[in-house]
Order: sequence, then structure tokens, then C-alpha cells
Amino acid sequence: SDILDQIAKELFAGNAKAVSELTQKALDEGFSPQEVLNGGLIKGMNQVGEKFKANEIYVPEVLIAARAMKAGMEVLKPKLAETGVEPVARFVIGTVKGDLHDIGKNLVAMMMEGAGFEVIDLGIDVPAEKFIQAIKEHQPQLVGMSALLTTTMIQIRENLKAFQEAGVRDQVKVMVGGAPVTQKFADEVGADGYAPDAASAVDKAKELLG
Ligand code: B1M
Repeated sequence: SDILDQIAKELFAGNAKAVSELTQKALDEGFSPQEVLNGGLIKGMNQVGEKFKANEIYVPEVLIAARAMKAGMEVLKPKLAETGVEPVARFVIGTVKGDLHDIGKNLVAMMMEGAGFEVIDLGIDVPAEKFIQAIKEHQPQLVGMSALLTTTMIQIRENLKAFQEAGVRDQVKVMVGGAPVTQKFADEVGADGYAPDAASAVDKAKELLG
């Protein structure tokens, strides 16, 4: 559609204000939050990723686009989270140590919130000790780890070891994800589940806890 294409285009150009306004407009026109997310925001971010990979744009442009993505997500957040039911379960999530990517992690957090989970978001660059502390403090049923770099995904393995050593591994189910993470990797490191995207993360979470 025109408006979703426009959202993608403005996101690519890094116009946070336009993205925010168009996101609201698309919702007002009757597009579902899911449609706006996939057909507008994520589509624009994928174009950013392609150009970044091809060295046609650089980190500053990507950061500006990421800020525009956040502006759009702020508008969507209440819609995605609009269920108002009792929390299904508690979910601790974070991006692993050394990794500063948070857009995908935030999306997973939002979708989980939307599905009725109570979400405790530890942010980015989260060391094992911080995950462990959060498990002890919040007693979540589920822990999620996000990694976007091939150099940081190995942290997932380290974290699982640390959970074991701290004696908290058996208290929680662990779900992992992020662009370089695969089902195969999740199996190898002994995570309980893997999800390729934010919507499947919700399904996987329910499956793991079901
Ligand atoms: Co970075 N970066 N980046 N970057 N960046 C990638 C990931 C990269 C693939 C780009 C490329 O070269 N093609 C590449 C990684 C290469 C690799 O390791 N294989 C890369 C690189 C190299 C880097 C730097 C090293 C660049 C540099 O400085 N030279 C640097 C590292 C910084 C660091 O982390 N220490 C860096 C920096 C950055 C920015 C800061 C500029 C910015 C991040 C801003 C931010 O997050 N606030 C950035 C961005 C935006 C990207 C790309 C363009 C987009 C990532 C994104 O947000 N995608 C990315 C290229 C790309 O992916 N196309 C790239 C949209 C998001 C919705 O998708 O995060 O995959 P994603 O999340 C999905 C799923 O993966 C899944 O659900 C989400 C929604 O569907 N998912 C989960 C994610 N977490 C999950 C957890 C789950 C379940 C599912 O369970 C818990």
C-alpha cells in the first residue's frame, strides 16, 4: 500500500517525525499494528540493512534510521500491548554482552507484552551476572537472549554455562534469537527454544511454557 511504502521510505531516510506521524495515520486508516510493523517499519529497516551491507550507507545513517524505527515503534507499542489480561508469565530479556543491537530485542519484548507476558527488559550489552541476578530477583519462567553479531552469539553459550554454575539453569526456560542465531545453534548450546522472528517468539514461548 502507499502509506506503508511511505513509512518504509521515510524510515530509510531517517525522518523520525514523518515515520511517527505516518504510523499513526496508517493505524487511523485501519491497518493493523502487525501490518504497519511488517509492511512499513521492518521493510524500511531491511532496506537499510541491505544498503549497509553493500557499503552504500554507513553507521551514522543506520543509527538515524534506527531512531526513526523507534519513533514508529513508540506509536505501535500501546496497540501491540493492548490486551490488558493477567500476565501469562514473567519474561526476562536482554541483548548479550558486547552487542548493542536492540531493535529486534525490543520488538520481541513488545510482542511478548502484547501477548500478556510481564516483560523485564535488561537492555543491551547484558553480562551473564546481570541475567543471573534478574533470574534470582524476578523469578521469571522464561529468559530470552538476543544476539545480532556472529562475534557475540557465542555469549549465549557462555551465559548458559554461567546459569548452570550459578544453579539457576533449571529454574527457567531459555529462548534465543537474533539474525545469526539458528535452531541448530540453539540446539548445540542447549537453549530450550529458538525463534526466527518476534511473532514466532510468542508462539515458541507459549509452547515452552505450555
Ligand atoms: Co549492526 N550489524 N553493527 N548496527 N546492524 C548488522 C547486524 C549486520 C548484519 C550488518 C551487515 O554487515 N550486513 C552486521 C553483523 C555481521 C555479523 O556479525 N554477521 C552488523 C555489524 C557488523 C555492526 C557493527 C560491528 C558495525 C561497525 O561498527 N563496524 C556494529 C557493532 C556494534 C555492537 O553491537 N557492538 C554495528 C552497529 C549497528 C548500529 C548501532 C549502527 C545499529 C544498531 C542500532 C540499534 O539496534 N539500536 C545497527 C543496525 C541497525 C544493524 C542492521 C542494519 C539492522 C538490525 C536490525 O535492527 N534489524 C543489521 C543488518 C540487518 O540485520 N539487516 C546490522 C531489524 C530487526 C527487526 O531485526 O534484529 O534481526 P533483528 O530481529 C528480529 C529477529 O532476529 C528476531 O526477531 C526480530 C524481529 O523479527 N529476534 C529474536 C531478535 N532477537 C530475538 C530474540 C528472541 C527471538 C527472536 O528470543 C529471545
